[in-house]
Amino acid sequence: MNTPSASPRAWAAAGTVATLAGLALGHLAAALLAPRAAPLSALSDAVIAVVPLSVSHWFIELVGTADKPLLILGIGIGVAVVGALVGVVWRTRPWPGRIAVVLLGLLGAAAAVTRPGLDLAAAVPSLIAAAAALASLEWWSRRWAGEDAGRRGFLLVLGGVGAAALGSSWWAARSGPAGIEAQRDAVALPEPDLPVVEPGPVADFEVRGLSPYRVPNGDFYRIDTAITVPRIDVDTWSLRVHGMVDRELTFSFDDLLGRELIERDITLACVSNQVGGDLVGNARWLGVSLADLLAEAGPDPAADQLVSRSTDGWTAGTPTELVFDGRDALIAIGMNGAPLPIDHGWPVRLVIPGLYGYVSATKWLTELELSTFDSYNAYWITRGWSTPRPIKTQSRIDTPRSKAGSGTVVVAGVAWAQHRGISAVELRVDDGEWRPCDLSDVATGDTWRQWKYEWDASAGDHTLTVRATDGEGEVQTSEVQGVIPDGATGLHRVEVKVD
Ligand SMILES: Nc1nc2c(c(=O)[nH]1)N[C@H]1C(S)=C(S)[C@@H](COP(=O)(O)O)O[C@H]1N2
Ligand SMILES: [Mo]
Repeated sequence: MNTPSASPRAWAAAGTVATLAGLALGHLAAALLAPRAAPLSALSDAVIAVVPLSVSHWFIELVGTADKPLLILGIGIGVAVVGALVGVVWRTRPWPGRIAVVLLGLLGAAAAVTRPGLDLAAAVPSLIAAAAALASLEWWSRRWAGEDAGRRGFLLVLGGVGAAALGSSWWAARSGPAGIEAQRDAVALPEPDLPVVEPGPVADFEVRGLSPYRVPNGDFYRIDTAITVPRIDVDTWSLRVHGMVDRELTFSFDDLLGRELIERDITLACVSNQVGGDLVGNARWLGVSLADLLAEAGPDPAADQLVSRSTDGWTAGTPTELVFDGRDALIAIGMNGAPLPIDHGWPVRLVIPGLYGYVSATKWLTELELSTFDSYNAYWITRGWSTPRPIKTQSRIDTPRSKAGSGTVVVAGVAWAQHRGISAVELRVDDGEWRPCDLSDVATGDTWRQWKYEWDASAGDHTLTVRATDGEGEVQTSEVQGVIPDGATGLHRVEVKVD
């Protein structure tokens, strides 16, 4: 055993640098091999897969969509702290230190190989990470044997190099196998065979602060469980239809491009959207008919659940009946005139009007399996969310949100009750009467609808409340319910200071 010449603090630093450098190398390896197998990505994915809904929900309430960066950061810090402890232990007793590093590597490897869509090779980045951490600690213990401490400068340089390597490899892992962007850019979407029905002359009031009728791809809300977004090679991608069918079918991307293409405006909404929240958006989707494609496989009438599966193993279960009831359920390849953005499911996703995203809108789609609700629970159902129920009627005040000048103020927002549509929106100022609002033009009940009201605002503090009526004449409930298990209810209210 070496005489411990360097201080525990120097060893702690060496341990931290060794683990971070290991992580950096692991991420570099993953960038070349499989980005989702990067140690931090795989560990974060595994944590997301195992934490109970109550915990993840509490965390998301607390930090919103910063949840994933914070999770990754937290795990990274955790690994660095373990590295520091390993360094301190190693100073006097190398063996427990070595074993701890190996265990850490195995943990990362286990997390990676158990991720759906990854195989045994996914262990490699974590094993490389552990090997690199071991090698650098061995190197330090040799270097420090019998020598004086005080290599702080050297440590700092190495720390810097480690951090830079980690940063760049993380970036590389995110941008993944080269060429995916180029493949996407090279896709020329054909003209639709069944073009969208335009909503009419006033689809968009174009009021400042009001959400546009169609949300641009770059502004569209994004919700998924993917720590590292799947990056799919469209040349090898295929869509498999199987399960309770007469014949299994497989489609390539070109097969889809060659089918009858339908263009539709459809509003997506997330079940975890709070009253007044922004996890909802409307886009123009281009795709093929899900019902027609499934029909070719000859589904068993007893198959009441359509399970759609993403390349990363995420699943949604949709009532088969709704897919075949005549609504515009799409296997989508285009969003607002462009191929699907990578974050929104490139190359192919589902868009089914009238259902929340978690039971219908599978991104990075690779499989459609005819099944039953009795025999299979999809991803979020096993985590406490309800089996499919209709989207709840909701309305939101977009503007004003806090302040206004006295005089005429245009109050405006959006309302949605997909597939049933919106027939009326009313605004209440303070405790006054419900006043009818102007509605924008819509072509179908599958999209949200803008509303506006010209309010003669007097100076002082006011409360604005909005409510909508759906296409079936049902008034939005004022009863307050949280998002779990089937979507929030209650009325959106905004406090406005008028001066
Ligand atoms: N593969 C995959 N698809 C998914 C999800 C996911 O986690 N993984 N999340 C779903 C949820 S909960 C919603 S609300 C929508 C959001 O779609 P968007 O990110 O394009 O807005 O995608 C759905 N499709
Ligand atoms: Mo969602």
